[in-house]
Amino acid sequence: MKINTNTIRPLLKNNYYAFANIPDSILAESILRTFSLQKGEKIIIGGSSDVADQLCLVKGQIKVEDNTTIIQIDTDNTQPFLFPILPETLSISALDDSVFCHIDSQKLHTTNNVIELELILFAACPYGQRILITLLYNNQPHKLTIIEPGNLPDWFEQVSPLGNVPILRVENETTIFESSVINDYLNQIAANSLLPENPLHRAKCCSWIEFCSTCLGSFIGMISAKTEIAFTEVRDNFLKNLQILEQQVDENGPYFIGEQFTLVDSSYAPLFLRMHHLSEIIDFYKPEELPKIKNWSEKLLALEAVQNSTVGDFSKLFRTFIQKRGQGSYISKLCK
Ligand SMILES: N[C@@H](CCC(=O)N[C@@H](CS)C(=O)NCC(=O)O)C(=O)O
Repeated sequence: MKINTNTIRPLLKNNYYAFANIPDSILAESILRTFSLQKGEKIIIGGSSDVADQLCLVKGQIKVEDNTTIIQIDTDNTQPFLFPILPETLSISALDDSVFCHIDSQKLHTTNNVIELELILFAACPYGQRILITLLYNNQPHKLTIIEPGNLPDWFEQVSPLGNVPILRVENETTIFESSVINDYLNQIAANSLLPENPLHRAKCCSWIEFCSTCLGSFIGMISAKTEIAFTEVRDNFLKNLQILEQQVDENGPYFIGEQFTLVDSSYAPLFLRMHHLSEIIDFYKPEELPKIKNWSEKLLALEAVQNSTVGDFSKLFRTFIQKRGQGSYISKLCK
């Protein structure tokens, strides 16, 4: 039997994920071997191997002391756990025995089914960036191909059915487009889910991801507005949308729904980054009037996955984007 996410998932309840899709080449490295626990949930992990003493939790309080130790995790840490070393066999079970999974890494060694992913985007595109953040946050191996608008490579027409970016090429054979659909797909194949398990909570997240595209639309509208009057009109509309969003952000944060980083966060981070850079050109809003968004945005922009999701000097890239996208616009004249 091949062990991969699909075979393991039915064995594991709720948010429990185990080692999935690990090719030999990365078996010794500490990626993808993650799973998450809900706050306060308990599981038992039993490792069995002479390397098990190196099995430890990077984020968490415990480690396997020897090759037979059964350990109990009782954590309020909702972050994924990362296993640097995979023991030969590993059992994971819930305290009430409702979940059990036994993994034999010999089988994993023979499994080489990492899905080959290639993300194709424009460097300045916020929709592409939200996908890259998801990939980086989840440590999903991928190839990144950056192309330039107005200078598209010959092969692009063959792989992008609508001529748009971002697109995701899967196994160099299938193209998926629409950033929210791509993020949803990536989430389904990832070891660690970035959406709540509860269908209603999940749907609510997807609604606010959709709303992000509305906000991005009016943000681009601000950049393209030809006159100051037109700019002010679009800006007011944009700020109305932010007021609506402000009401939805979790009171305590740090993320949109609270402690868990979700696809809502990877979707809004590119917008917040652009708002930050537009503020350097024009004082277009007062962050203190949107305190929850202010804290949320600061948290997101400080994340490694967000900081690593842009290429080169983003401030310069953003200004060049404004010059090209908003040719002759009110903002483009301000940032000359
Ligand atoms: N709804 C799409 C929007 C994608 C989009 O607007 N892409 C822009 C670049 S940021 C694009 O490809 N425009 C065509 C072009 O510039 O040639 C998504 O979420 O992926």
